[in-house]
Amino acid sequence: MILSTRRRIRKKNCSLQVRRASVLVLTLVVVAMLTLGAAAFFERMFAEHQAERAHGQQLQASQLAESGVEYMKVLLSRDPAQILDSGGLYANPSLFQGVVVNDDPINHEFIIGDDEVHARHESGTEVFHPPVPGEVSVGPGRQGVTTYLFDEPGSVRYVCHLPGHAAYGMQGVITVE
Ligand SMILES: [Cu+2]
Repeated sequence: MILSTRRRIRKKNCSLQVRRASVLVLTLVVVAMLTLGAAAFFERMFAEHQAERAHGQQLQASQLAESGVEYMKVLLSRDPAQILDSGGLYANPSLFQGVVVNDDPINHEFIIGDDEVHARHESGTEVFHPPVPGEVSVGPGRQGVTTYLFDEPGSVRYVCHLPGHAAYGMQGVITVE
């Protein structure tokens, strides 16, 4: 009787150990799977981030090229006399080319032009500016280039028309003498 009880206890201990071991193995498998899952997720996020960055750069490059083409269209549509009057096509100091550097973590834009241009943008709903001379959107940590031709002496306003930005002080005046 005593012998059989001992055997039973030994058997019980043995099955408890087996159960503990299988729980441990199961835990290890779950941990390994979670780690692999997390690694795959981060790898995918990283690849997506890089693709997004490359796409942004490509977009910026194509907009820059289109902006240049648009600008030349505007310039070449003028009378030859007007072009000469405004300084000609080569080495023209009255031609303004601005590189807008945005070292802020948010979007900004640089719009230069007359009152009509600013009125249109103040009430406008354009989130992103197409390649138009004098209008450029610049994403966080990015650079944008825009060109503008100063026709005559005077002052020209430049403004960031994103909500609240102008009121915060993102505007100024360029004086051409
Ligand atoms: Cu702004």
